[in-house]
Amino acid sequence: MAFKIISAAEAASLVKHGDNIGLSGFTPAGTPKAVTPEIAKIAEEEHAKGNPFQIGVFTGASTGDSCDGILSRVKAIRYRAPYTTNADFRKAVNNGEIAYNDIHLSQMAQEIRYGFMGKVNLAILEACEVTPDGKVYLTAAGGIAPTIARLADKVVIELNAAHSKNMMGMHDVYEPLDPPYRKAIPIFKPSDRIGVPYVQVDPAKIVGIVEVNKPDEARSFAAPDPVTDQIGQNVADFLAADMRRGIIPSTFLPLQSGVGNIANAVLGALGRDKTIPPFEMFTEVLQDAVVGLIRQGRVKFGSTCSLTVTNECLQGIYDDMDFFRDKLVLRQSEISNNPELVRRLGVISINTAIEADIYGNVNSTHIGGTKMMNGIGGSGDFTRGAYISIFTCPSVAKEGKISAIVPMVAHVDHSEHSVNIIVTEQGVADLRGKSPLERAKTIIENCAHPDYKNLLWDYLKISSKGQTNHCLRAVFGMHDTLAQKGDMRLTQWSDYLK
Ligand code: 0RQ
Repeated sequence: MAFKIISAAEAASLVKHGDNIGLSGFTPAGTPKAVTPEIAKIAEEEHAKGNPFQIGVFTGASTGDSCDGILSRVKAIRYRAPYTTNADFRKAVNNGEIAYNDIHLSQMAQEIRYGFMGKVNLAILEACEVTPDGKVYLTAAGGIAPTIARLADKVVIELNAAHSKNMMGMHDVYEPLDPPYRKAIPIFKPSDRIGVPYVQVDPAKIVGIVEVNKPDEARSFAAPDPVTDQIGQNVADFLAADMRRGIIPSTFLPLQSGVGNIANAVLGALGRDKTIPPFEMFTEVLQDAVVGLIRQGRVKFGSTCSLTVTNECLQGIYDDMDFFRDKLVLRQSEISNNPELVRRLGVISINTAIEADIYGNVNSTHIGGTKMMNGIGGSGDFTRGAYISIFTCPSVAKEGKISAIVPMVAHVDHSEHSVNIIVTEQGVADLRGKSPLERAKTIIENCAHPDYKNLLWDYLKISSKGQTNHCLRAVFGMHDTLAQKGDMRLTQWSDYLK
């Protein structure tokens, strides 16, 4: 069957108020970019006529501005899941305009299958190739593509010439059965392949192909700064020491790391530390630093959901595919982030905290306990099952007005039961094998900024004794002081408690 070539506007006209659309991609990598701006135009026209027009958006993770940005600015999103990083979307969520369901990324595909979020009316997949019998070859990410394509009433393919056909063969597409029929996922090392290299779509559901030539809306990285570099070095030194002690096997273990500059700095430092042998990644996003390490032979293999790299870096991979072909595999988020696999492979997870408390609970999502930043992403998928779970953050934010180490986090994403290691530029707190009070002492001593250390030590002194010492009247005193005075550095607890 030869598919009809349609315009992005024709594809968008299939979407009606109240529909849910599902998108391929994971981060801006592999996310369709042509049809969603046309949906935004329809929303604007309908709103101008006084008609309602809002849709649900199901994705693998964050998208680019052409989805979350454009659609939220024209108030076209009613519901969205999961992770996103877009500033305009964030504003709308925090104004209460969008219902945002911040779920673990590994659960997105199965929660759509289980029917938790309603039906998928239209799936839009970005592809580098599609065959007449409906084999769709994805681009730079696995995301939730096979699930939305199978469940959707209709499928549109954005055939994007900006992605090389060299990508064909890089994906390993495998969709698990639902309980009670699910089987063990037979991956025993990061490089195992268990599926097929394409998404099989029922050709009768493909309503058209939109021809596109648009690169991914990749973000660039900020220049390295001393704090980020120190955090990266602290993580690398800690892991090297754990290997020397025999806690991490001498062959090393697969690593997961999140997005952003800290993740890049950590990987850079690990790559430079030649006491650590060449290692593998079992991760959700693979950034520029890792691609460099693969070229240097420091990373042997990368299993990932997406190539969240700069466009130059992606082009470099496409141009050098003969080299990368046996060193990378792209999986859907439900496999790349699967807790069964994370636990089995002994993945060492490295994710980012907004704040951590003295007992090891971590907030990765909410500023001041109420305002959404981005979302939990895959951090929970990896943290809970990890061989060693690590969280990193600078010890202070906003020129020192905010301490990242607080008596109690204002929102909990990762509980003290799942968090093993906290790393700031000040040092490393190893929480393994410690009681709550022992954890508090090591976090304050090793991770808190000097401006806040005494305040935190004094907090312990005013706390009621128990398994977990707290003073409930003061527990959010630092957050409260920030809200009142714009700075967490309250003078002393007795003044605060007056
Ligand atoms: O504010 O943007 O105004 O400068 O938060 O912080 O330090 O620039 O770091 O960009 O890596 O973001 C946790 C949000 C960190 C991110 C988080 C302010 C700070 C700054 C951003 P500005 P930085 P990053 C991967 C797996 C989700 C969990 C995860 C994230 C802005 O890494 O979303 O790792 N992680 N998932 O000033 C007030 C505090 C603050 C604070 C920082 N305590 N109070 N503001 N900021 N700490 C994702 C995937 O799964 C795809």
